[in-house]
Parts: sequence; structure tokens; C-alpha cells
Amino acid sequence: MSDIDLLDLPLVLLSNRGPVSFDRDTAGRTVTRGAGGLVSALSGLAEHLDDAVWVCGAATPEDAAVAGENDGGSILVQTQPSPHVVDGKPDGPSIRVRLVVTDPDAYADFYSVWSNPILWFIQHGLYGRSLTPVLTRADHDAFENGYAAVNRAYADAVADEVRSRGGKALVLLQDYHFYLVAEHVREQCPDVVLTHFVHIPWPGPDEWRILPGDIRERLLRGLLGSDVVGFHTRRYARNFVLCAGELLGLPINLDELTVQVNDRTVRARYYPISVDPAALDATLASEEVAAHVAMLRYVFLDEDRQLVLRVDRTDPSKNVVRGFLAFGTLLDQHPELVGKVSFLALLQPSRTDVPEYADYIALIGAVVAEINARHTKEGRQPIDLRMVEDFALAVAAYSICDVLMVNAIADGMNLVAKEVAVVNRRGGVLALSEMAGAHEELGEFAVTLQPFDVQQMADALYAALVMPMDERHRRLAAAAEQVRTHDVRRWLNEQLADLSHLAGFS
Ligand code: ADQ
Repeated sequence: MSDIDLLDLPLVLLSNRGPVSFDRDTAGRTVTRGAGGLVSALSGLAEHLDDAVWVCGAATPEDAAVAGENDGGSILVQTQPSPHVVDGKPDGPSIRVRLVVTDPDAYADFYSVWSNPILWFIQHGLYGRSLTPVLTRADHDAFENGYAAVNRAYADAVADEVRSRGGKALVLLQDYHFYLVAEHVREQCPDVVLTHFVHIPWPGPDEWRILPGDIRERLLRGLLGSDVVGFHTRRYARNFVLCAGELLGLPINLDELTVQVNDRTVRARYYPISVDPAALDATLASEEVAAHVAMLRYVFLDEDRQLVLRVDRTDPSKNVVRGFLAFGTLLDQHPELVGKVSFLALLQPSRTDVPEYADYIALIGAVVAEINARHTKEGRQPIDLRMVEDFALAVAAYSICDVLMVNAIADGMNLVAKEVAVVNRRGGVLALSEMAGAHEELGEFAVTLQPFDVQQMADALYAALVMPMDERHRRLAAAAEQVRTHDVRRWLNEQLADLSHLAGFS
């Protein structure tokens, strides 16, 4: 039994990307399931319940067409054996989905101006501050007509679903796109039990002072419409409570991590997100991964060679450029490693419409070219940079790497580190940024990276590469045990248990 059974409440989920997406090919309409641990964990929950609905954005023109055909109401999608819309009673697991269509200009301001980059940059500390950001009237307008308007539309859809379930429901909101939703939903449906999980770091009050005063206050007040605001780590939860105290002047309790909002007590909690180990084990056992493993071994691991790996989106927060600079420094200072150690980078191009991201990709290419020119030996280049999104290839590389590099400037959790802990079979060492949420759980089994210090990172990579084999295996086994016993199901169940307690059911 899951903890949701204890609640005995209908469930309304909200996230920007939903569990299914519609498209068209030559044969007509297609339905695809969303990928990733979060979608599969929440899908498992929604499939398990009779009265659940998942509110999400219409991401494609075909999504919008489906929403229009149903007058903006929800549809029932049977998820297995293959996803399809059902009219009557499904004969397999199903999810009720409500696709929200918003004005394209408002959505562009919501998504491409405020969610990414402004909120993302604030929360990952990516602004240089001397020259960026330059917030203008256009940004104020984009907040009002974009972020706030779109949040209002999603909140109305959520409230509509709550009302149609009798006005009392458990509402689970996800991420930085929707900071204003909780307050709007509570205004319309005061009996909801509401939690908002923030997947990215929450910095302290001074970072938030970069934003206009009225906007940061609205964002905080919006989130405080929740009963629980969830984060990956205690540090982020504490920062949130500090913000409520310093920026809004509300009474707070830093030991209990609570904020008093009139007669309501809002709780900040931390629930470290994780992976689905069984799904990863199954992927690792697939023929596709086996074929990749054979090829990667042939290319990178003949004789006594070693492999450093990174797998990331090309996001400036992931600190790819300094990672390569550190690897270049390692080869400069340990010439005996040249020709013996390769660096494979599988980078998924991300948000290329944002100028900072496009510039960042160009810079990555230039830095790699320079290091490869400096250290090519016997025709072998030290860095193999592949701009691909290929999860089977990533899992294959996870399983055989000697070192995984995660050197993010800031990272809510970082699931790549947890995936490697589960599937690596070679005593792979995690080289893990102290600024990634995962460091709280896995830091003691990793070598720690300080993401701004290229020399420190080069030294840490060296320590990882020369670490004795028994020590490598001991650390990896301990990291794997930590992840397997703290999987994504536990992440969800702990939230539900807390809510069930709050709602007075346990
Ligand atoms: P992300 O910033 O996307 O997630 P992360 O947690 O590392 O970061 O998850 C990335 C996922 O995409 C992993 O499952 C990884 O395997 C996959 N991936 C990355 N590059 C890939 C590639 N080139 N090819 C194939 N697959 C690739 C945000 C936050 C994180 C937080 C998660 C979940 O920024 O801090 O851990 O949400 O809350």
C-alpha cells in the first residue's frame, strides 16, 4: 500500500511537462510517454489511483488540438501496452490528463523570459552581477503578462479539477515554473492539502534581492500558499525559511523549518529525489546497451587505459567549460596520463534559443578543440565530445567509466551521479561537486570537486584515477547501497506520509 491510500483524497498533479505528449506522423496522431524518473514516479502514483488528474502544459500543436477537441477538459490515456486515449473504461493502467493551452506570447514570456533564464539563473547563481541581469520595463511586463498570467491559467485549471472532486484534494505542484499557483489555488479551494516541490536550488535572501522587490515578494507569497514546500536538501529548505523571514518579515522557526502565515503554519521540508534502480538495471541488461558497451570498451579501454565521463545538458550551471579546463590542467601536470586517459562527454543540447546557452555551446567547442590540439598523442585525441541525447549510450558509458565528473556550479540534486552509482561495474569513482544536492548523500563516497577551482578539480581527478582498486569498489558499493535504499519511490512516499500526517490521517 502506498501512503496515498492513507490520505483517502483525490489527487491533482501539476507540472509543466506532462506524462504524455501528442504529435502527428504520416499515419496520423501519435501518443508518446514522457521520459525520466520524475514522470515515471508520478505516473506510477497517478495510475494507481482511481481519482487522479495530471494538469500540464500543451507542449505541441497536437496537444493543443487534443485539448481543443475536449473543450479544455481532461482526457483518459491508457498507458499500457502502448499509450492511447480511451473513451470508456480502460482495460489497463491509465492516467487522466488535462492539457492547458495558453496564449503563445504569454507562454513565451512565462517560459523563455522568466522561468528560463531569469529564475533559473537566480537560483543557480549564474548572473555575473556587474553587468547582468539588466531588468527593464519589458521584464516587468513579461512577468505580469507572462509568468503571472500563465500561472493564473494553470491555477484555474487545478482549482477547477479540485472543485469537480468536491473541493478537497491533495495537490502536488512541481518546480520553478509555478511559484504563484499554490496561493491562487488556496484562494479558490481553501480545503486543499497542497505541496510544492522545487527541483532546483533555493539560494539565500541576497540572491533574491537581484529581483524587483514586488516580484520576489509575490513569488514567495505564492509558494507560501502551500502547506509544505519541498526541496532536495536541508540547506535549500533553510534558505527558503530565511527568505520568508528576511524578505517578507514573517515569523519563522529555523529549527523546525516553519513559516507562520496568518493562522497557517507552512513547513519547508527536504526530500532528496532519486532514481528507479529496477528500471536502470533493466536498461543496463538490454541488448542496445550491451552493444554500446562493447563499442565503448573497444574505443576507450583497450590495454590499461582509463575513462573519465560526463553526461549533462549543455547548461552553464553544469560547469562544462571549467570541467574541461581541469582535465587539460591534469594532462599538463601529469604528461604520463596523455594517451592513457580519455574524457568522453555526452552533452545534450539544451535551451539553444537562450543566447547565453548558444554562446556556452560555442565556448565548449572552442575549449575542447584547444585541449585536443595540445594533447593529441599518436593520433588519439584526449577528449571525445558528442552532442547527443542517447540514454542507452549514457547508461553504457555509466557502467564502464573509471571516473564520473559532476562539477556543477549549483545543481538541485543531480541524478547522473545516482545513476552511475547504480549501474557502474568498474569501481567507478564519483567526482562530485560540493554544490550538487547529491553531495549531501554521496559526498562521503566521492572525491569532492570545488567547481570554481580548476587546480583543485585537476588534483581531485588525479586522486580518483590513481585510487587503489579495492578502495574504489568499496566506495562505489556504499554509494550504490545508499541510492538503492533511497530510491524515487521513497522520495514520493516520504512526501505523502508527511501530507497524510498534516491532513490528520495518521
Ligand atoms: P537536470 O538539470 O536535467 O534536472 P539531472 O538531475 O542530472 O539534471 O538529470 C538529467 C537526466 O537527463 C539524467 O537522467 C541523465 O541521465 C539524462 N541525460 C543528461 N544528459 C543526457 C544525454 N546527453 N543523453 C541522454 N540522457 C541524458 C533537474 C535539476 C536537477 C535534479 C532533477 C530532478 O537541475 O538538479 O536532480 O531536475 O529533480
